Amino acid sequence: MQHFISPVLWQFLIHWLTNFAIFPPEASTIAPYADALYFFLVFISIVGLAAVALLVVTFSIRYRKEVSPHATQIEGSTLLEATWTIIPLILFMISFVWGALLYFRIYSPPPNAMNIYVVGKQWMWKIEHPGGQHEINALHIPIDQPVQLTMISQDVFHSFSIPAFRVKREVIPGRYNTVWFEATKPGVYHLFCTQYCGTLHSQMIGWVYAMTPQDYQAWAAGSTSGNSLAQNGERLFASLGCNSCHNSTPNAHGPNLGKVYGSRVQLTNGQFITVDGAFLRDTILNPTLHEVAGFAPIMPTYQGQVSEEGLIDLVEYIKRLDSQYRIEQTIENSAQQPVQTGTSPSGTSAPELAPGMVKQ
Ligand code: HEC
Ligand SMILES: [Cu+2]
Repeated sequence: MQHFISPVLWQFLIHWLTNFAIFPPEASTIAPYADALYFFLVFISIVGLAAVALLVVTFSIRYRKEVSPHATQIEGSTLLEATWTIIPLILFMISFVWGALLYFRIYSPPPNAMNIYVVGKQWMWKIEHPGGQHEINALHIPIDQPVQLTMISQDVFHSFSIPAFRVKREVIPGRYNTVWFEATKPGVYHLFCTQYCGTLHSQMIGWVYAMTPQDYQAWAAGSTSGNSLAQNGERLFASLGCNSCHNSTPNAHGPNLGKVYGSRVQLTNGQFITVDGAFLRDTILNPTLHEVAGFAPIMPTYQGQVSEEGLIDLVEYIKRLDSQYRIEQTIENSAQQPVQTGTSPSGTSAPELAPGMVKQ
């Protein structure tokens, strides 16, 4: 066979087949469910294809001109019409209900999912772990632990895909999108951009390292940049002057941000909205988008002043503000020493706020 086709093509085919490019391993909790539905659809399609092909062949032999030169006109058959309506209806309803159940499974992240941030840009994936580990075109995750990715693009549309986990989600500029999965097998898996995003789109690829929880802990401890995202956010909060309005003083111009994450706030139009990462990001860039009731709309926009990574830092910081404790500390820190951006002044990084810690 290799004599008839080009050696390069031959190598390519062999490589492709041996690496299961068509069918990646099932390495997440979702994968077997997604594959079951997929195989069901393939099976139904094959049965349908076989039935049609069989009938075409049988009828063309059985009713060929020599055997039946004159056509018989059938004016309608309720039984036949009912059969070809009801059987497909049942099949489509099964696919619909099955698909809907799978959809809910895929789109509802477990509440204990750990959150990792992904920033897509031409042409790389930047990964940020809350502990301050930064990676490019690589994603380290523990197995047997739900992981949620909060993703955003810095430029054009991208799409984040890990075939072995059967996950794929659009990564869009200006909006957080999330996807979750739980890896089941340690291993190294492909990571792709599956949205044509420019000339070097094909290089926007990387590897997912699924590790045992112990290995992951060891990796995380050894790869941190020293500051958690929240600590970076704390410094940004001070250097951008957020704390001039958002502080605990009685006549503060801005609302109290302690415990704001996950709470329901009322807007000036009477609507209630639950504060999530997307809300925080929108508010910083576009404060008039949802104005919080009871405050004058004086917050300036920070459009163009903070990078996507900076916004992630701020979001992580505000997310962890269980009380006013951290905000006051920021104020004290910024009063004591000028904030040096880019460097990590040791001593300004307060210890992680324990849950329930209150100001005193
Ligand atoms: C000049 C004062 C001022 C500054 C500076 C300011 N804000 Fe605000 N902020 C406000 C006011 C007033 C509101 C409420 C009205 C509104 O939503 O526009 C608000 C609302 C918010 C909210 C929504 C609060 C809620 O209760 O849901 C967040 C989050 C926020 N600001 C974050 C920030 C961050 C982060 C910065 C710095 C990058 C910042 N603000 C800088 C005045 C300010
Ligand atoms: Cu891309």
